[in-house]
Amino acid sequence: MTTRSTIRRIFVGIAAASVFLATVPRTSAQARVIEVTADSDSRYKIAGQHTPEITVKAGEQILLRVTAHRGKTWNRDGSIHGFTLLRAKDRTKVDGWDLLFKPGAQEFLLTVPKEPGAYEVVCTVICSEDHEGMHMKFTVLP
Ligand SMILES: [Cu+2]
Repeated sequence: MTTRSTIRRIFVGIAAASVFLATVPRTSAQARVIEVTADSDSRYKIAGQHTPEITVKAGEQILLRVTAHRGKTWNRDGSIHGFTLLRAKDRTKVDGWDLLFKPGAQEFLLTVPKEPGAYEVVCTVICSEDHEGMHMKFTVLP
């Protein structure tokens, strides 16, 4: 094998690897799945929990699997509920965690903030007169 053909093979190999990486689905197998219903009564619901609450580990990847049902009102763009993560201490938004839901099932691959502590999820769509009550605790463990 000549040097030139070796180099060419390496190049083709790298190109093939890049294509492979680009087409790997973003739903990582390691991501923990968290299922939430954003319901028509302007409440988040999690199966098996009386008061819904999410507890995760700092920096971990989660797959948020949402089923959303329309309340009484919704946004012009068709979003029926929101899901925005705020730091509890100062109510500032966490980057990348400002989600809007459409009716039905949808998934979001998200990375938990690196800073452990208390957070809160709030709905950002005026989904009914009970919209203000649409929030839940979100705890990030070290
Ligand atoms: Cu809502």
